[in-house]
Amino acid sequence: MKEPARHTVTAALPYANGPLHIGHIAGAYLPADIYVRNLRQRGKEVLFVCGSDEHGAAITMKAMKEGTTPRAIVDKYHALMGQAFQDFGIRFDIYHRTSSELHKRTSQDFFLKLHEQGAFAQQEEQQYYDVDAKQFLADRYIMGTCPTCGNTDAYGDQCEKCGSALSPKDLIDPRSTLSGAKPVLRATTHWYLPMERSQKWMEEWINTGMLDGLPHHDPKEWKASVLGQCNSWLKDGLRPRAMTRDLDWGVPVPLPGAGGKALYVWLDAPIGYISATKQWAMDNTAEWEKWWKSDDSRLVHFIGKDNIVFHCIIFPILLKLHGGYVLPQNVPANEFLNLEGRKISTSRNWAVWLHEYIERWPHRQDELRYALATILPEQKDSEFTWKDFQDKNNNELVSIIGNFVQRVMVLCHKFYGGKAPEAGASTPDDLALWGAVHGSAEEMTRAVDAFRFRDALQTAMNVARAGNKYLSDHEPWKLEKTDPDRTRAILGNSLNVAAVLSAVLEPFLPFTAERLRRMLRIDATPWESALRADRIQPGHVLGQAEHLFKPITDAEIQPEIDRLHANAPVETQPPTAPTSNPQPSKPVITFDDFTKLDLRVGTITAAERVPKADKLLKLTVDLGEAQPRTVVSGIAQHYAPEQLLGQQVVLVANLEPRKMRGVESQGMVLMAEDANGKLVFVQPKDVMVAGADVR
Ligand code: B3M
Ligand code: ZN
Repeated sequence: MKEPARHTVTAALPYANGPLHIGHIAGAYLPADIYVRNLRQRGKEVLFVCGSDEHGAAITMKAMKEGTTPRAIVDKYHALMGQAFQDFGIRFDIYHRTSSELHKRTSQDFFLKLHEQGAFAQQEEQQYYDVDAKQFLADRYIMGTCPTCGNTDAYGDQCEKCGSALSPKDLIDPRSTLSGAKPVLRATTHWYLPMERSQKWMEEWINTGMLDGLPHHDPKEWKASVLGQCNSWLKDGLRPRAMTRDLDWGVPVPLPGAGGKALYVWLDAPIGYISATKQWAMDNTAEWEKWWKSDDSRLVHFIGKDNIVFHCIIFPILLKLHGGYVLPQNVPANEFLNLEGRKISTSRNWAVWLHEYIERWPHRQDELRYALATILPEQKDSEFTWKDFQDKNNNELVSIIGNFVQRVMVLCHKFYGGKAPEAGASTPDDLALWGAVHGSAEEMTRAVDAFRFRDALQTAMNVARAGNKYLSDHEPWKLEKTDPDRTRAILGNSLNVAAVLSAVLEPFLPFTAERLRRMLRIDATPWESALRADRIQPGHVLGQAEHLFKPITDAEIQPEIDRLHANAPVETQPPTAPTSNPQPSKPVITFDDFTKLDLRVGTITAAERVPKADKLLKLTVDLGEAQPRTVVSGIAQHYAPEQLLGQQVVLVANLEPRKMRGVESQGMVLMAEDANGKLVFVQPKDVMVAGADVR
């Protein structure tokens, strides 16, 4: 696939029916923002659009609950959400809204064009109707028992328990959400999209990436979970789906005789990306069409997994039928984020709300962005806990980034009066440092391009880790007395590593990156020049040293946990952790089978990366034998080599030796996966003698 000329990046339009919480951010907005920021650093042309989804039952039902109008609801939450995105540094080019006049015209024109082409089938049908409320009941206006899982609170469009897509007639024992009454059937007319007509090209497009006989995208780059959901729809067979509703809130159906009918919210909402682009173009006297209609534009939708079919099947069908539009090149949908062992729930108030966080933790946006970026639910559901937030702050932000920058800045002030020293001639150690720094920066861009943002953040952190190791290895604070020339070189290099750090952190921690640039008195600069080893020249005057991060104490964290429990009604929902993504059990083995394993305690005495293998580390493990073992372990994305020295491990010592990337591995280290998918060591609680048996 050739390099696109520009990137059109969208993030799901959140319903304007409530404030934003950390689940929204981890699902779509933070990954999208990281992606866009890094593309921009690399000089790519990007447009990042989003806006509030202000139509649909989500809005009208909220208005009913609060005893107000839909208009009042969307005005309130559109403002609140826009502010929260702003506060957390999610930098859309435009945050638009679907209740705007421009959006109404854009979606009506879109609908009319399809209508004129005969893309819809107009059909009279019997639908559920609430006699008391005088309203037809579609989507969330009707509830009942899910035919798939038996959940008694399934909605007319979806069962939130098992995720099945439903239509009202699938529900067992349906009831009106408005009155609780048993609905009656009544005739009404709607416009249906006969999706079955698209079955064939859609199957080909999803599974081979071919579109009209030409390569369009590489399906191998799509997440397996996204392909899986699409294929499960395709396997069931695409069916006609109504594109209109009997509602007075929404975009009116622009046809004679369609009074009281509005476009289905999932028809108008994705068109919201297009109307947002038009508005942005008008505001900036720019052109909108190239972002949507030019083959060399790469369209990427960031969404949560509950929006997959709408972005991967329904919207692409609409775009293709309309003609002239590009189709998405990728839809990197995330799974869900849980909170303290439970599903995030707006109605149960089990959430961390962004507008509240910012009040209680002012100027600490990056701390939350960081904690969330390390646990993005990229492959499976993950979990936020306040304890983990505290640990990540204290053990990573303070200890790795803060510590490195602080040491460099303080020493430069102390020894050189705040002026950058001469870097001096390079030694092999210096070259190794820059090799590690540049290797990490390159790996980071590869991970970003592959939508692996957790990995990308780890590689960015490896720049700070390399800097810390370089300082600890050379101890410039001592060396100054005996070798001031070499000390200057070491601190000159370290300052330049700090400058690189400000660049690699920018997509993840934009506020910190900016503070770091201020400290170093440098400007943001394009990627290549930001990575130079001689960006900060001798004599360059530095700003004052300040702490980038503060440790968080238990006394600050506990109130957050208490608040959560105090605000949430008594919980009946079972905890998520033990049941989420259980591994299937393996077959029973005999005791004899078990005793064949030779499990031994050992200590890691050396660790290094395996060249050209992102995941592998080569470990030297001392088992108290004459020769230490060499073990190749797939933990490079979880640990930096220098973190591992002295780590006690349990080793399978009699595993048949196996060559990986040319290195013979003589055993296997036991690891377990924590709630966030990080691999942690299975290790004895106390320090054991080398070679101790594990039984
Ligand atoms: N508002 C659903 C949601 O917030 C919907 C997304 C629209 S994206 C075009 O989950
Ligand atoms: Zn269900």
